[in-house]
Amino acid sequence: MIVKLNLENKSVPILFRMKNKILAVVIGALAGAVNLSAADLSLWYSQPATVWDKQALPIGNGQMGAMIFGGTNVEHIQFNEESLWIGNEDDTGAYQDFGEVTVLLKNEGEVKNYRRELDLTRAVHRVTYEQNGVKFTREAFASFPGKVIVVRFTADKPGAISAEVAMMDAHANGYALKYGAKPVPTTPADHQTETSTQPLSITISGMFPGYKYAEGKEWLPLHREAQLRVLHEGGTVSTQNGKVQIEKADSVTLLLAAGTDFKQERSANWRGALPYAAVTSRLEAAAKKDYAALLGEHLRDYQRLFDRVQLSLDGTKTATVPTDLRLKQYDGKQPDLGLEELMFQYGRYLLISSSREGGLPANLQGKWNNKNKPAWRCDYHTDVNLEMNYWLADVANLGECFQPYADWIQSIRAVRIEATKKEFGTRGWILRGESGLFGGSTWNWTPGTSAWFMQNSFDHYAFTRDTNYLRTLAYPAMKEVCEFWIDRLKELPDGTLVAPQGYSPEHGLVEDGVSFEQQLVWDLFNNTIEAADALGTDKEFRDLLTAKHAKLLGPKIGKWGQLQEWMVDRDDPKDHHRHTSHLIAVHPGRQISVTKTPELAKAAAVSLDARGVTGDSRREWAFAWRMSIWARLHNGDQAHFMYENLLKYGVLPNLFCTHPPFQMDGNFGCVAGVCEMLLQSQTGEIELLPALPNAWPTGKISGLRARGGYEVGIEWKNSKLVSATIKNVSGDEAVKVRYGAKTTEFTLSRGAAKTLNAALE
Ligand code: FUC
Repeated sequence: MIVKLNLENKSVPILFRMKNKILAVVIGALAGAVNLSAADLSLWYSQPATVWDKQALPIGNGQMGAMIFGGTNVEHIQFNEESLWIGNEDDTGAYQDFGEVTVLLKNEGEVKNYRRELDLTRAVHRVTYEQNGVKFTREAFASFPGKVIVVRFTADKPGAISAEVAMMDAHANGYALKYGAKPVPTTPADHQTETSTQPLSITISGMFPGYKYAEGKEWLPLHREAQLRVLHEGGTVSTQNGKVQIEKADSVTLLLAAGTDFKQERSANWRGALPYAAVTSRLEAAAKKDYAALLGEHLRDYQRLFDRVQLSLDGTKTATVPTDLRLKQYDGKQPDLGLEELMFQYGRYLLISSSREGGLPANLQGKWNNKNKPAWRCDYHTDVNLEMNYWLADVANLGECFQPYADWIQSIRAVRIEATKKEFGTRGWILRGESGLFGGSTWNWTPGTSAWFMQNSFDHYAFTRDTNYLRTLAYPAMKEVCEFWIDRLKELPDGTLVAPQGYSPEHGLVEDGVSFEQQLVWDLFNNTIEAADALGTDKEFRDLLTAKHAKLLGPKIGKWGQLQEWMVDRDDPKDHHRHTSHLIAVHPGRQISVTKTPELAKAAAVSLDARGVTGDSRREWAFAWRMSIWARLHNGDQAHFMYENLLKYGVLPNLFCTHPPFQMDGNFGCVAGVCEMLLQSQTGEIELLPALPNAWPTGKISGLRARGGYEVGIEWKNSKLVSATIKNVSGDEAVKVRYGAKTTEFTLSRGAAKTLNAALE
């Protein structure tokens, strides 16, 4: 009978209602069960958020991000869409706020048993509380398959939900967020906010000129569209003054989709179809499915990625105190290894939520931004931040999340080639310190940065062994960046090649032979030679690179035993600068290693030790980078000390890494740091537990990826290896494994796995 009704167009809402009454009971029971078992990988709080950057919790599907407050009088769902940028091919511009969905809840009375949580195992935000004898539950998630944000309000008694739903446009004049963001006035926007009863929805649409970042700048004008659809079961609804009024509903489901006419194609002048059709069809598709189906689809997609890596440091699994208090209690003397596990998995959650196939890379704040004039333009910062965002992607088994970065690099190459030729007269391309959606780049020229992008790019191949990716995306770009350096390098009288007039990011003079650039060029040439060999191509070019590679000025050890940051030996042992650019050869590069170049590794440790703990100020990405460098130097305790410091000083109550307001690089970078402590593979060997700290005597990790195309699981006890399993996913048959001084070599065909014991047998 129900199925027949479903075939009638008009009766779809009736079916929706009927199905969901039944489903609400099933979901309720399941959710209760999941809630108990998932508590160890949840962030949870006993009060609603009031401060956007510190307390609200993020959900995202790569394309859209939302920050949720979990209020009981009013729910704020501030949201973003990844392509809503101002900027052009010349100027970085800035990433923009889209707006906010506000739900005013008309229930008075004391709130009891309040809890809000973000369950990382399901990527679902959940609010529960009791009021007037009614148990309210609210769930929200961002679905990648559906490209839609879903928020569902339910109660354990019928007719308990009365609310007013509004959507505010962050670019409309007079826009003022209730939680205190200060919008920048826009130029008069050709925007509209409309409500409609058929279906019940609110729309923001129109051209989006953006505000003037600087006089005389014209932005590429995008069109934008957000649609909010309001579905309800029971009760009555009406629209008034652009808002939807709901009286005595049994449950309410909000579906939110948004987009712009941005097209990642320069030849199309970066513009594609108007967003109306795509946004509408996403909502149509979502509205046809019931909540359980939408949730199921989301869980299948998310868990396929998230569940790949399991980490246990033998920490307390179930936190008895909320995350904000737990963070306060974390003082390094009373270890909370469960919190260290949570932070690790949170970074993976954030990458899955902000960087998905077909989309744009995670920016400085991932995809979450509530300002139109955000800190550092909420951009793609090139002198450490964007590169750091992607260090975790492959090793933490989220290789798909790397794709947006590769695609964005591909899309801006032609823009950068023109700008570079104009400025330097060379082939190839580089960037300045800040970069935007359309390839526009501002602030200081930072010549090393494109070589740094290429390091990420080659590393993605090293992990996946995906030759198609190498041939079509990575290698052509690597070759172009090599061409820049072939044209640019300067020969000293003794034949040594130096990068002229470069600088160590945000530090020191503009001069020749700065270590940051020397090391990056070494790495670039090294990887490009390897790539050309792997592809069996460009022999002549490869041989030219080999000759130049051999002549590059190499790392130098200075007068206090340090690794020099500059060609001139003038490092100051009291210099605590946050950037550690001259240690790129240790991490993320591979020019220096404990096993292959022990003297240089020792000098790097002297330099890093002198640089101190916190850097010149508490910059959280600096802790994260120091974690990885110490791990590569096989000093697990120092690496862990950096992790402790990050958690003690650098993390906000919602576990975002602070850098006012916050930056995702710290969240992403510390995941890479944990991986580096447990597994390394940059020297051609799979190195097990290279930097195991005393703080983690017992534990296991599964699903990490190693360069060469392997997946690795490791278990340890009493600070010693118990066993390791290596699976050849897409790699070479010849495998080399190291644990301390022990090494072993064996062959493993694709798809096969081998388990080793502590003796590597
Ligand atoms: C670099 C860093 C700053 C900040 C900015 C976004 O310039 O030196 O600390 O992270 O990027």
